[in-house]
Amino acid sequence: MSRALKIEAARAALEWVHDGMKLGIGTGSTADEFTRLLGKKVADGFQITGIPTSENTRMLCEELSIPLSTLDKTPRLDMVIDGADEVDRNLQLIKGGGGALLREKIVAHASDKMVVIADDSKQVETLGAFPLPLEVNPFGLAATRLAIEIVLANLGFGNATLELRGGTQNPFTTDGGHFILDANLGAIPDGAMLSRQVLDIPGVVEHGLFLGYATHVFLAGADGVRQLSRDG
Ligand code: A5P
Repeated sequence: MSRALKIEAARAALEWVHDGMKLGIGTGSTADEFTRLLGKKVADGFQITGIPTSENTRMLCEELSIPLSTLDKTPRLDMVIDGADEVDRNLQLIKGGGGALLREKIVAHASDKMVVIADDSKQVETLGAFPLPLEVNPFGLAATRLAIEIVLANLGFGNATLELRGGTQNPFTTDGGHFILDANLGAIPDGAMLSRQVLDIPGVVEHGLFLGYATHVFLAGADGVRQLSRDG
């Protein structure tokens, strides 16, 4: 995805941000473009309260002097703007390529609207070509991994493979101190069923399927920015 397209999608979303909003601020390279544009507006006197979805985003916001709060002080937000790894026609998403899925989902759940910004290469017919991130507690990793493999096999993902992000020597650690198993599934025909079954495993903290969260999507492509909305 070219940087120019990320900026176009970010610019479209910025138009939806109003003075005084309590705003969730996403994670990833597209969300970073949004944050930089927001930083310029704030420098010009625009007032928002930002709730970052990761430590990386928090640091970028601080560099840009964007006023921040936390969900503890500000538990209900007007909107969150965030990127995605895949988007389908029903505005279901895979997120977590950057590893921030847990905080991203907590912030999205606390927001009245979730606006996704992406280039149109992220739009897919069926979710699942992008490896699904599964955030897991490091305790009992092998047992959790085995339980996930059994669930996946029972759901018909016979060829699925799980990869510990970062590798066993130096696993990637999330802001919450967890590991990520990336599940190569190929296609996910029933995300709701998969969601229920993996979340039933005690060691699974969260997964990167965002079902029923996104209310609007801005997709930037060669012909401009297209808007998709859940209400049509
Ligand atoms: C971060 O954990 C992710 O959910 C990102 O929002 C997602 O990976 C999109 O990132 P890019 O905008 O860098 O493609």
